Amino acid sequence: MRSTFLLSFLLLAICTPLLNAADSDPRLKLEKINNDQQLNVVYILADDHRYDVMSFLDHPFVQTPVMDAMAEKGVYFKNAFVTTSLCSPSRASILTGQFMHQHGVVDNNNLAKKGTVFFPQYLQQAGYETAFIGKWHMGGHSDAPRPGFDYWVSFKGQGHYYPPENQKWSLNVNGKSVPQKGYITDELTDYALNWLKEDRDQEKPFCLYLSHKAVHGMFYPAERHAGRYKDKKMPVPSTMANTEENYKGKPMWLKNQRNSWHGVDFAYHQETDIEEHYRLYCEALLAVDESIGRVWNYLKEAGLEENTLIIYMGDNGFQWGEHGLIDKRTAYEASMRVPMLAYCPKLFSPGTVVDGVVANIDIAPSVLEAAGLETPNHMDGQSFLKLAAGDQDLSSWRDYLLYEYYWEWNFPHTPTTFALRGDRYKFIQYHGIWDTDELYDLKEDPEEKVNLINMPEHKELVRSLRKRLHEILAETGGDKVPFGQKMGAGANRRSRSGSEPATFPENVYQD
Ligand SMILES: [Ca+2]
Repeated sequence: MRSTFLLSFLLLAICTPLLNAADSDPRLKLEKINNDQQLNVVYILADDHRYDVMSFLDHPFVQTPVMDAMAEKGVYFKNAFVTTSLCSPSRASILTGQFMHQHGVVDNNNLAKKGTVFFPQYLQQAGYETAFIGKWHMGGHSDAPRPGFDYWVSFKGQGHYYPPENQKWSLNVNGKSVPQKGYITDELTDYALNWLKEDRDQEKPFCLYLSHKAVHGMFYPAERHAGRYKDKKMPVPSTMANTEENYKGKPMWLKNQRNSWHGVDFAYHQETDIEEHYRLYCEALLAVDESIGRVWNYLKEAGLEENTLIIYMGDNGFQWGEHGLIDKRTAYEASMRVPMLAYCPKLFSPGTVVDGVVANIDIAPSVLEAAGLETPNHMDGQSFLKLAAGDQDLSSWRDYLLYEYYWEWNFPHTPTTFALRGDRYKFIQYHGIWDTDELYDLKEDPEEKVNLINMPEHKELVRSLRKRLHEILAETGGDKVPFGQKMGAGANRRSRSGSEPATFPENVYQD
């Protein structure tokens, strides 16, 4: 007990001067682009919530009335993506406005590069009061307060849905260890509401960053939602079956992953009932929807609704059977697409649908614009506020978004992946494996069934996209692949009763 106290004290002593030094850093002072605009910001992040599990998108059973209301009264970004479909890299991209290769959080273990600035640091400098409440999951196993936040509630790593039995103090509240009392989604929301109502400086504009643990696996719904979907059937994607048609023209690694930790034949190396997991995932999402509702209701009651920008999104997608896979990391749609909604009566018309390709790297620039601040040059994203307000034409928006994922030794079945995602085409290039690249026409083939990479009529498109991909990587310093020390064999097992290994793609054979 005493050593825990001493450690907390020392950590606080070490961290406090660092935070103060960062706060007075002249780099944190941004030019004002709008002297009158200092909107409050509520940014709510879910974990692993895929793009289509919302009832307004005609999901077969899940009910998300608050998300539906956000889309109805605010903005639905129908083409929202992450630049890396993995928890920590994506979270770092949200907080920095940078690609993974810029901020350096290249997996779920690496820390951000020294000197990395999180957008709330700029907000503090501009007079905002800021709070981080929830899952941080970047860097080691520390839950200590990070720069940029006046108020802090977090936990180590993935945290726990329910209070852990073997750990008395599992939350870090402003540097102090406290017990988790209830279901995590509700408890984080309680902390958020307390901060909004009582703990913050009511005179200052504010930024609340509410970062949920849900709906990350293993999935545990709130007790009031448990069993609600027990009789429901998971929508099975047409690409899930192990058929010749589904693997025609596909990379070898894809078929091989089918029988792996992240494949439907050997999911998480267990006898896993994917459909049961899916039902729990949907049930766990219900508390997230309620959480947004509680915060939104408070803003209404407090008369803050008009002057607050609310953004909801997921940190990465999730494959539920697409191409025989589960989980994330790949550049396929179910993995890299995320739900994204925004509400701000002052900025947006009700029922706005944004077609442009927006991403996690655009959050920081957008929030800064809401605070009347310019986007710093080192950010890779751009503010989508004008796009969503109807004041910017798509012709001046990005045509292709860069996607990147670096191979991890602990999950060796997904290769290093680079991709460009445009409004119609997606080009995927793999690095370090003997395999085929991919090209999809998403307008004709939204499920990514037909790989066009070797079609003669697309030769010129492939050439130009490959060139473009390397230009973007070179311009932003992403043309080198980092790698960390291998600490073990990783999840490299296959089930003997699972699917057979793939053969080489047809186009590499010579008669
Ligand atoms: Ca995640």
